[in-house]
Amino acid sequence: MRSGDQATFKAMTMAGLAFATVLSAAALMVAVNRPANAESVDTSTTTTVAAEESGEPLGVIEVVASDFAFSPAEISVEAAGTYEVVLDNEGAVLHDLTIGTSKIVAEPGQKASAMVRLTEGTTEIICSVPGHKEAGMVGHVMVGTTTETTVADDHGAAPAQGPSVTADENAPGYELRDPRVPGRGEGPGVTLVPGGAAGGGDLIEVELVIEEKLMTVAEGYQQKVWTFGGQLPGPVIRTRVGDTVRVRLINPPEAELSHSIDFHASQVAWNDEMTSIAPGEEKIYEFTTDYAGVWMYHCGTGPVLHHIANGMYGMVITEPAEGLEPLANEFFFVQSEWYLGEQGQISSLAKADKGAPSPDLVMFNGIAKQYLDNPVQIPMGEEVRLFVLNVGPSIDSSFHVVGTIFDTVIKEGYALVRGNLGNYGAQAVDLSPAQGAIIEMKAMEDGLYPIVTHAFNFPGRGAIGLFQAGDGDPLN
Ligand SMILES: [Cu+2]
Repeated sequence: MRSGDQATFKAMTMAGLAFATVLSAAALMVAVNRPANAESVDTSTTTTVAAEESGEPLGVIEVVASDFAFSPAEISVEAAGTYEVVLDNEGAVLHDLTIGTSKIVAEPGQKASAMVRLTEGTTEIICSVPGHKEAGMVGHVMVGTTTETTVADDHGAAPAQGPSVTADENAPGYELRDPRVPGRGEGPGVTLVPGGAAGGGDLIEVELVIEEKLMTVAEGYQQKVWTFGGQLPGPVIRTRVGDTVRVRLINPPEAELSHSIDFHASQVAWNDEMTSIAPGEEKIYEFTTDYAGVWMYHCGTGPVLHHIANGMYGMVITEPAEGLEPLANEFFFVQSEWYLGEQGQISSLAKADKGAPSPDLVMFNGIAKQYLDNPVQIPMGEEVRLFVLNVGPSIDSSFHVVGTIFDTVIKEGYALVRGNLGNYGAQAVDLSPAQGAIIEMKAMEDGLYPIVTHAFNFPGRGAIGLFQAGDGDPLN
């Protein structure tokens, strides 16, 4: 396993564990201990936020946070008053417990506590990290009215459904993404410095500003997306084997969240270059391109699932040192899923987090059906090169262009080469999340050639486009 994927793996594992924990939590009694019993609580690593003024606490309430549930989620205490609330974060990502004006924040694997005044009645508890409440981190504290210790109904434990969102006819139109591929060291924020690397090789400088912004991801659906460089997908960065890439990642002060970046084209330590930066911070991520291919980059800040699902991904192309054979027509297609949040809000982590994900949209280059509405022009009878990447976050692609046969496929280092012995070809390229390919093909007559994932429940959700060869009319 690549070290850069460990966080993802851990998060996934923890999500599974959380679910198991949650099932048993339904039968749990709430731990309301006398303070004397709470001395074993390790407060050496705690953070206390907004602790309320208190006398002697009436008791200790301990809540375990996992990814993404509280256990227990339904808490009952007899008397109003001040309690010590301990949040034990067993998740893989940061969580908080927000109750009224108090927020207790705990890093992964740590505990935090605060004195909280509880009043009569029922008060909601949530994790206020964006998306976490919607993913299931919600519960209640009930004070008084009942002498039963707990009424655990696994309210916060059931897998959350996420919103069902209807199209808004007033949503702004989408902005068509140009699928043409930039040259090496070209594109917005990208500069080639020949001989600029420490060892005398070429340097490619990239300035990537993280931008959290509104974007229309399908006709009628506007979402608050998180982007690299204001684009979804982020800019395509084209390199050759032997280049040095120096990325300056900037998280502007107006951002709401910490973010990071993980270049699959690099070989670096996960806990060095890939660490998160808070709003107002920046960092340099430098790597050499040692292997050719079509590589994913993405935000690796937890929950990684959500940062990818909300738009933080892009493509690095690394050509062999001698470069690919020049072709006049080159295009990129990044396949991704979108789990709709409410209009104008971030995507739904609750939907994305399901064991059997069912995305509302599957798109090429960030917008559902954009190349169906705006076919991509190609010449008839001429070799065309496609750089294809599936960024998921969770669903496989079977990339296919109707009416064509791929004569060249270089997928994850495995090559099918045009003119091979036996003249083998390929009809579809299977790409799991974080896999990429270089594909070459040609349209043999004027006409239309649909671009799809051949997992055919998804073209209808947006994973469809068109190549138009010549005038698009085979009979003309
Ligand atoms: Cu991020």
